[in-house]
Amino acid sequence: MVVSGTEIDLLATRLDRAERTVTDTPSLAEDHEFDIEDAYRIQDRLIGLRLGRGESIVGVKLGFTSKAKMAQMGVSDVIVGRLTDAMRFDDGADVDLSRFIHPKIEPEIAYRLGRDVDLDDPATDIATCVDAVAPAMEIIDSRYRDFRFTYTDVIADNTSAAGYVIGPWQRMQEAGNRAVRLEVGATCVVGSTAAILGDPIKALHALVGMARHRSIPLCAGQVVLAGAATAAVTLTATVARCDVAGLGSVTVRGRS
Ligand code: OOG
Ligand code: MG
Repeated sequence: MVVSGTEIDLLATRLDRAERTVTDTPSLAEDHEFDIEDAYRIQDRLIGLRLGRGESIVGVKLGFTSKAKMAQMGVSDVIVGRLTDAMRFDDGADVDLSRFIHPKIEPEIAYRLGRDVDLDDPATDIATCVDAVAPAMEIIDSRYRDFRFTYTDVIADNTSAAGYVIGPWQRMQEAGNRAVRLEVGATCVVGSTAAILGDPIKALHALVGMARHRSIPLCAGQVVLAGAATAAVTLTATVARCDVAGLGSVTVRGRS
C-alpha cells in the first residue's frame, strides 16, 4: 500500500495540529489505510514540520522494547521515534501539564553517542560509539483519543514522544539487570532494566537495524532512549522520580 504524498502531508498535519492545539484526534487507521512504511513517512513529515519551526533533532527513542509496555499498549514490536530540543526538560524542572493532552511518564535508560555511528559499515558496533549512560524519564502524550492506537498509528505519531529528562551522565557501563523504581506522587512502579530486551544495550543493537532501514542518522552528541522498563504512569501535578540502581536518579515536577 503506497499512500500519496498529499495524504501523508494531510495526516502529518492532523497530528501536528493535535499536538500544537493540545487536542486529541481519532486514530488515523480508523479511516485511512496505511502500512508501516507509510507510517514512518508520516512520522518523517511530522518531524519536518517541527524542524521547519526551528526545532532540532537531539536524538532518538525506542518504544515497546519491554513486555510491560507491549502489554499495556497492546502492541508487540519495537518502534523508533525522534527527539527534538523542544522536548527536553532539565533534571528537577517543572513540567507545565497544560502543554499536554493526557501525559504519562515512564522510566528509561539514556545512552549518549560519543561519535557518529557508521550505518554503512555492516560490522558497526554501536556500543563502542556510546560514551555515557544515565537514568532518564520519558513523557509520552499520544495525540490519539484515549491513548488508543494501532501499531501504524503510534509510529506515525512519532511514537507518542512528548518530553524527556535525563539525570546525571555516568561513564559508559553495563546497565543490564538494574533495579528501576518510578514514583509519581503516591504511585510507585518497580522493575528491572533486564525488562528492556534482556539488557538495554540490545535496544541499541535493534536501533542500528532500524536506523539503517529508515535512513535515520545517529550522530555524536545524540541521546538514545532505550525504551521503558515498566508500564507508564499518568503524570499529575506532583513530583515524578526515577531511580536506577547504581546509576542515580532523575526528577521532574508536574505543574497544573
Ligand atoms: C508509545 C511509546 C512507547 C516505550 O518506552 O516503550 C515508548 C506509547 O506507549 O504510547 O516510548
Ligand atoms: Mg518510552
